[in-house]
Amino acid sequence: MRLYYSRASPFAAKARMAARHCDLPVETVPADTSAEPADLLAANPLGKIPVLVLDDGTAVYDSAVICDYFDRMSGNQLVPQELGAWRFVKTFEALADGVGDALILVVYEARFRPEDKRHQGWVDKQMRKADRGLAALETMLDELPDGPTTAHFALAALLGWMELRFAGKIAGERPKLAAWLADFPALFPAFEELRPRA
Ligand SMILES: N[C@@H](CCC(=O)N[C@@H](CS)C(=O)NCC(=O)O)C(=O)O
Repeated sequence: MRLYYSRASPFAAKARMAARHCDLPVETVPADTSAEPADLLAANPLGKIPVLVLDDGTAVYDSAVICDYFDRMSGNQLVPQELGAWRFVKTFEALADGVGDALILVVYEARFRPEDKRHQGWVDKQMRKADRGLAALETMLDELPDGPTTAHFALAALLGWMELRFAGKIAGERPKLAAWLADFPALFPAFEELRPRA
């Protein structure tokens, strides 16, 4: 299996951590989404990473589906199967991913739009989504099951990426999330290797 990724991508980091946890053989292929390379577009028409390409050439995306695929391949090593625990973990993962989606739009607004075309009201709306999401994730922390689950990997990937792109925000505003991230390598030592990097 091949996984298209970039070093900085939080969603790719989540998928890579999940593969490592399940001990699945995944070859990583760097992809520059800005260049819209033909092999990436052939695998995912959306041109986004991560994309998993199976040995028979079929593609799996997005990161939540890739993690679910790994979960099924590994005999459910990533998501608890009891209904209530499954709901919690998958919803937690969706919330962490959703915060990442909102913040990536904020980053892209500054990266890809000329200054005179930026819309501060729209950026502020994305930041409000992110802030509400982070507040909710903080209140949900105590309910996380023993892990790591996809919820753990989604949160660790998000917070690790925020340390790159929104430096100081978590440490300054969300002390429980900051403490959780500081403890995460003790639960999953490969985080230091796989965390999002500039
Ligand atoms: N919901 C998707 C989000 C993926 C995503 O936004 N990836 C970013 C990189 S972190 C990307 O590929 N951006 C390029 C683009 O949007 O064209 C997932 O969970 O995989």
